[in-house]
Amino acid sequence: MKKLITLFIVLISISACKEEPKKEANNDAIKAETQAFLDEYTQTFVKLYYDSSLAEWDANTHIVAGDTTNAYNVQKANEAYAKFTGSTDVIEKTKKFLEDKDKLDIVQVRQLNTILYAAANNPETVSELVKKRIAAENAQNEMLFGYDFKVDGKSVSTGDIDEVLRVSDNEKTRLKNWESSKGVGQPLKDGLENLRNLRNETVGALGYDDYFSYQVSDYGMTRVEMLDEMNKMVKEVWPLYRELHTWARHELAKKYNAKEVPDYIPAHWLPNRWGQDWSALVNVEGLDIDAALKDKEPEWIVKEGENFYKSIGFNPLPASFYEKSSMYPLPKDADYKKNNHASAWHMNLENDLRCLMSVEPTAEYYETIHHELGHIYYYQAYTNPNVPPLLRGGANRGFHEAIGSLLGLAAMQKPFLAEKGLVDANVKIDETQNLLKEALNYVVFLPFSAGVMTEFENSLYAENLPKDQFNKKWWELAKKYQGMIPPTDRGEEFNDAASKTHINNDAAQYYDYAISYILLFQIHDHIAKNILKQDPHATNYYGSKEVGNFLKGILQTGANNDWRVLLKESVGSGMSAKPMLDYFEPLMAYLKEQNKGRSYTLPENF
Ligand code: X8Z
Ligand code: ZN
Repeated sequence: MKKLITLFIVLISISACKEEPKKEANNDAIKAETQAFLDEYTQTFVKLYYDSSLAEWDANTHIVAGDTTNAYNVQKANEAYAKFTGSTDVIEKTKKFLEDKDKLDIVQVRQLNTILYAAANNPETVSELVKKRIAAENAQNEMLFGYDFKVDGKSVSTGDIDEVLRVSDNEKTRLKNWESSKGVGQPLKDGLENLRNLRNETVGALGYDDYFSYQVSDYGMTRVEMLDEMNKMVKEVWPLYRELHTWARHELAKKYNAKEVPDYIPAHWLPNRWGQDWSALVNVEGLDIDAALKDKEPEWIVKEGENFYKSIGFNPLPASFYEKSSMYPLPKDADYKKNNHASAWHMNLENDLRCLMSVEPTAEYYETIHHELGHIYYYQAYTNPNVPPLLRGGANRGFHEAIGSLLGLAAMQKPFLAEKGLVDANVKIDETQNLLKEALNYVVFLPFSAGVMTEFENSLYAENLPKDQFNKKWWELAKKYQGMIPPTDRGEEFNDAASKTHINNDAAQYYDYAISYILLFQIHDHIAKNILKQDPHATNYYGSKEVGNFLKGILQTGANNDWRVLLKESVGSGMSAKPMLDYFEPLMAYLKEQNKGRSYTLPENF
């Protein structure tokens, strides 16, 4: 086979010999012309992108009720950005250059495609719609993060609510806090319907069927392909999820002294507002990270995160990162609010890197710090001369989410924690309990992300879910995928889906996280077995430059290449849940034993 191909190439080059110089000169001219266009576009793009980031940053870090300054600035900056990226002139030129795509470098072609992708969100032909969408997005964000959560008439933060759900044994207190956490959905309902329509209509102008299909296309996949992929993931983890669900129903019924074990888990029993992470249900003796962190300053946790990345060979964070980020919860008496969901920002696609968080000394935030710094180090790694600003993104969005979560997982394993002095190296821990705790995080997340969130948004955008069915749909999906039900009646006066940040401001992208969990186990498995030669359940990445170099190899190419090729080259296979399933395989026997004689309420096969 190889020989044949070589011969074929020789034949082609002989027959093409005569015309070669002229053709090459012509190709060079086309490349140069394309490059001139790309350079010019990039220059304006980066400036407008930075203006937009700066306005958005203020609007997310300093929300003052009744003050319209932020809204005005965001509107202005985002309209300018939209006007440029969606201009008909840009679209036509880009399409023209793409007609010669066979003569261009792959990186040029990818930049042109990126331009078209950005244009489709803001077409000039529907500029009035785009302006309305920008205003609606901003208003939704202000409502979401300016919302005053109240319990017993007193203002509380989402951090306070999370703590109650994590630690309280009092069912009444839990219910009050859970209900308060859902309160924010109500005033977001009309806005969500309006945004759905505006998002669908804007991307429709350039031929996308709906906003969900548009977002999925970033992976080079169709909507149906993505739905199939998500369904496959749920199917693969289902046997294990079913055991975890059965175990949790019985454990929780015991904990709350319920007369009967309910068929489905009431949402306020779970230690997370959406039931997406149940890991706080298990405390592994000798490996209690919440206890180890309780008396640490939040600053210390952030520095520990950075130290981990530095130890494997990444650079220290620039001083501006610490100066400009918004890392900690606001003081209780602050007269403004901020976005309470963690995020990482590449403000100018250069070196202005920032995090927006509300770090508290908990295990959850310890993991989140690693997650967000993963984004920051990804930004830093692909900010290099080989990656043009237009391709400064992850290999795909799932890759971007995977890196920090990977280091988060690694930073929770015992050999790592022992080296850091966070746990006693000599204490023997119960490995099964530890694996159970991890499964309650990573496995439990998949029916939520690949199932509930993805199906809800597919229905919202691609199936035009009517507003008077938002809540019905949400809870149908929660029951089907998570085996979770609302504690009390949640009619259409509520809008519980919108209590999840992403439903409002990271629309139609939550499958990114499902993909990221699959990828992270693939990458972790490769690092543990082939680089560190350690058991994937008990690794210590700390200080390994080899691990750092391997990761840099992935990060520093940004979106220059096809993600499928990069994955194959990095871990030796395509996207596969196998490493994740292998990792948790030892848990199955334990759970089956625990669940012996117990009733299962989820179907055997999904
Ligand atoms: O939203 C996030 C990150 C944003 S950068 C903190 N995550 C998902 C969530 O909180 O729902 C991380 C994992 C899942
Ligand atoms: Zn993230």
